Amino acid sequence: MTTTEAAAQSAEDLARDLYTKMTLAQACDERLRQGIARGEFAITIWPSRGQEAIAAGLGAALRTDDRLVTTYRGLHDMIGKGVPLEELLGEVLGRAVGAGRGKGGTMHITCPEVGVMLTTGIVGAGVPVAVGLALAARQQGSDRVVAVCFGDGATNTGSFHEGMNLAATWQLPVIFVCQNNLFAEMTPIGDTMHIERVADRALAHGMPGHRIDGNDPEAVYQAVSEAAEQGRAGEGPTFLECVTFRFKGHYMGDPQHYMPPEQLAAAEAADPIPRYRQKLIEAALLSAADADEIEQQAAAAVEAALKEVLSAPEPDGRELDVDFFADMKGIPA
Ligand SMILES: Cc1ncc(C[n+]2csc(CCOP(=O)(O)OP(=O)(O)O)c2C)c(N)n1
Ligand SMILES: [Mg+2]
Repeated sequence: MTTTEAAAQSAEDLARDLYTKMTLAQACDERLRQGIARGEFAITIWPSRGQEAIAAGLGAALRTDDRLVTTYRGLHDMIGKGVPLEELLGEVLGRAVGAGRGKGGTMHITCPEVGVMLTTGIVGAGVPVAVGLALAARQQGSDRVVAVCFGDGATNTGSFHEGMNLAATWQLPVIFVCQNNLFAEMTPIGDTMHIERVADRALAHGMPGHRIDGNDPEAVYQAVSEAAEQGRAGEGPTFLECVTFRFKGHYMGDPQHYMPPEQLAAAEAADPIPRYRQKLIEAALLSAADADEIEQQAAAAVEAALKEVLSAPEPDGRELDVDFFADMKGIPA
């Protein structure tokens, strides 16, 4: 194989991986919303529809042993990072096959096997935890990096700034991934901060801050790859503002009265998933038939995992007092 052929081959593999992750995240989010609406299961989710390109680019750029910290709106991030569907849906639906044996639910998913260390519902709280995970990586002599996802609203919290400051001061390998969907619950971004670019907040902490198109998975992949390279080389953290949009309201069932209809319509018209599909077909990196097949496989995989999960038991009552304390076996007192 010539060098040019190898590069073309890897561009094709990357395109397929990114598109697969995006369609899987979409299928998962849509199927969960459908099941809730139909009364098939009684849970709540914070939909990630519209933000899939960030999770795909991020997940594709990270190694499996790199760590991820995310939020309640992180189901797409889990898929990008490679959490098995059954463990993901099992946790969301509170079944014993879930990543946390069904005890945590959507807001508390961890899956250390693929590096997902924390999901939190406390806005901004993941940031200092990610900084601690990066300090641990350094102390253990590992070159893994830690990515932390949060929203635009989270950048107004004290814990965000404290974490940014410490990561920059100690030059830790953290990638701060702000998924700027332009709203925090029901409040538009312009009502909560007096700056145009969230990325400028990085300057105050002495770290590089880049504003990128969060609806372009390749742009996210590129930016995260560079940030990871920098982190692994001991050259410190990076802040990425990935500009995107939240299509489905803050929580499942949110009537979105506060959202200007024309703003939502414009965002939906620029949906990152059909946009990327079109781009790949035009670049001959994927045929329309391949793209159709990837979409069908995503829907089928979600359906199959859901079937397994819905027939799995709920957690045993005895699980109530398990997992409170670390297993200290082998760790000297
Ligand atoms: C410390 C804290 N304050 C307030 C809340 C209530 N709350 C839940 S989500 C949210 C908005 C967060 O917006 P953003 O960070 O932009 O994330 P998004 O939901 O848009 O992904 C708020 C204020 C909370 N969960 N935690
Ligand atoms: Mg937001």
